[in-house]
Amino acid sequence: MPANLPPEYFKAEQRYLQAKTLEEKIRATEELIRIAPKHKGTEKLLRMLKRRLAKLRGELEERERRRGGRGPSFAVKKEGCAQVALVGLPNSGKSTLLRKLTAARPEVADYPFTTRLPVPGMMEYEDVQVQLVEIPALVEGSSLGRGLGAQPLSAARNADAIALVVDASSDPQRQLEILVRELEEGGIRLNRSPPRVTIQRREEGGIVLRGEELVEGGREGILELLREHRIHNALVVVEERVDLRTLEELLEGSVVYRPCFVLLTKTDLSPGTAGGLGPFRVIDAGRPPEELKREIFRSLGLIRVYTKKPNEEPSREPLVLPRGSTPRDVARAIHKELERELRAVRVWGSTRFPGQWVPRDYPLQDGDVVELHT
Ligand SMILES: Nc1nc2c(ncn2[C@@H]2O[C@H](COP(=O)(O)OP(=O)(O)OP(=O)(O)O)[C@@H](O)[C@H]2O)c(=O)[nH]1
Ligand SMILES: [Mg+2]
Repeated sequence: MPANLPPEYFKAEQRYLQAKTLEEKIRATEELIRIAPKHKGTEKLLRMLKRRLAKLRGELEERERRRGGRGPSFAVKKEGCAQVALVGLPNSGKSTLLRKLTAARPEVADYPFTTRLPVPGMMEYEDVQVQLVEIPALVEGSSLGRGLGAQPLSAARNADAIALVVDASSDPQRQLEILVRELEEGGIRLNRSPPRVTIQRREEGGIVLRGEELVEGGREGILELLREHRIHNALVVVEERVDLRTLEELLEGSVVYRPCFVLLTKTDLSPGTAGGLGPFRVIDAGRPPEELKREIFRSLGLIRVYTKKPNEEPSREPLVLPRGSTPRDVARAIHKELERELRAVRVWGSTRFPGQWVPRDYPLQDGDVVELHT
């Protein structure tokens, strides 16, 4: 099928060819992707462009890592049960929040880019510890290396969850849009589950496909994509509708999927703003610290589970597991063998009766006490 490219496309291509800097090349490639019509005849072209874009962005990130020579300080070692990135525009109140919720003492000032390196702090909430990390401010174009460069985005990618810090007093919806766009461009997908596709590379046996009819581009498209990535032996199982671009992201590991919520700051200056903000869960950051901590913990999609042995007290330290976890998951978290040996389970907390016997796939709730019998 012919591509039928419009004249603007060729003009933009000219700009790409004449681009001298990485940033210019990235901008021109983005433009090409935007201009190119989206249909069967341009599928290959679009994929080539997107691959080029990913490569250019990678180069930009790499260059900044080297140029700054401060690579290590941008990486924050994970501690506690989860790492949450505080991500926001300059001056949105990230440092103020970190000071409110942790013992960290980053500088607070009313000029932009006060915080230039990620600052970690430990948020103690009841009996769990959640690590908050202030990420140096994002701006429109961070994914292109503007502002403080692409490093803040890489630091955010590393976290287990994203808290969007939004200043209620200055067009919060617009801030939210910028943040979401930059994170998406930086390969961070917010509040979406990863596509149900597994690609298992193998030593031999050629390419085996299951569910290929769900892939836009079909069998041929998948085979070509695998060939381009020099994958000759693999089992590919597709369980939901996806396009080739998504498959490619999966192959390259270029995107991550993270839970996300909004912390709305400066609501004292602009009360009543929270209502209209979408599409994420919004928490008023002006609430008292203990309430705020509880809301943050709830937004992480985690539950605390206490284990006990028969006739003994429950453990003091909870296991922190994803919401929806079952006694089976608890057993596995303790020991692989234990899951196999698990015969019966009693639960205190979310059950109708204390110490009720439940199935091994019973959905546990935050705060449940679990007694495992083998
Ligand atoms: N009225 C009001 N002012 C706030 C609030 N939170 C932060 N500020 C002010 O906003 C300014 C910026 O706060 P910071 O916490 O330094 O903001 P930041 O997001 O860390 O800024 P950068 O590190 O520069 O990106 C400071 O003058 C704060 O005092 C708030 O809830 N209410
Ligand atoms: Mg700051």
